Amino acid sequence: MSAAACIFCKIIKGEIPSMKIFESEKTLAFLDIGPLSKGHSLVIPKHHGAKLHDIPDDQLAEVLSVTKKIAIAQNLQDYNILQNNGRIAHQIVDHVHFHLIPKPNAEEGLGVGWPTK
Ligand code: D5M
Repeated sequence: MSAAACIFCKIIKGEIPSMKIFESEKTLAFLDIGPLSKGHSLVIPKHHGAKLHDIPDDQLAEVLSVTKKIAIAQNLQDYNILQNNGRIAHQIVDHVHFHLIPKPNAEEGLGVGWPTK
């Protein structure tokens, strides 16, 4: 898929609305439209590439660093980082993205267990 047709590139360009959490020259973070738990966000490199191996190291490094900063800012103690590559691995959007999925505590009773999607 070309960058022109990519839904996440459209979000980067502001052509599609999103709930932005963080933005820099290389990285964007926004809330997932179908959250698996409250605060589920996506952190993406602005460089268009479908799979992890398509992304330059400097972009990947910043994405991971931003993901960590968001986890700290949200005061997360339990969370999953998920990054899918390819249809069989459940990738739907062909622009690399890291899911940051907060895991509510047992008292809240939601979102426990490994993401199934
Ligand atoms: O997950 C792709 C994720 O992208 C999925 O959790 C929904 C999310 N998504 C798709 N479109 C949007 C928009 N427009 N805003 C926010 N989030 C979106 P995958 O890892 O490819 O299965």
